[in-house]
Amino acid sequence: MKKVITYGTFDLFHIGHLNILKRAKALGDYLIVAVSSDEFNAIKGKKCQICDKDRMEIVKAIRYVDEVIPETCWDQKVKDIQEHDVDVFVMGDDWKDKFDELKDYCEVVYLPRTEGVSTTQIKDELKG
Ligand code: C2G
Repeated sequence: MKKVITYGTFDLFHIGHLNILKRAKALGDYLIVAVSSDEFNAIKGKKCQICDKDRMEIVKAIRYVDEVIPETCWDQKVKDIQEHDVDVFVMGDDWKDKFDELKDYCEVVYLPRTEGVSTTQIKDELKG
């Protein structure tokens, strides 16, 4: 079984999130998604509209997702890859080259982001 992992906040879930999960799953048979905790997002400097518990539940309900785990720090990825026996690490290409050190542990794939949509843009538009 080919296992894929990806990481993210997935706040205000939108088509860009769905596209990356769909394409990540297409690279294997089993997709694990590590969803950033509220505390970790504070470290990332991101304020979430939706709490981590609800973001995890929403992501878990996506048909392409097989397992959801919490992301609580930047450096858990190697442990996750080893513990979950992951074959492919996937991120959107806004992260291109940022995780190349993981190539020692698994395949690293950066997929093109979905243009024209982002959580920040949605929040700004709602603010008017
Ligand atoms: N994404 C995308 N297209 C968009 C918006 C997001 O493909 N229009 C992708 C991002 O590239 C990322 C995933 O969707 O791979 C989740 O995006 P975010 O929730 O913004 O994740 P981020 O806050 O960047 O957290 O350790 C890694 C971090 O947890 C990534």
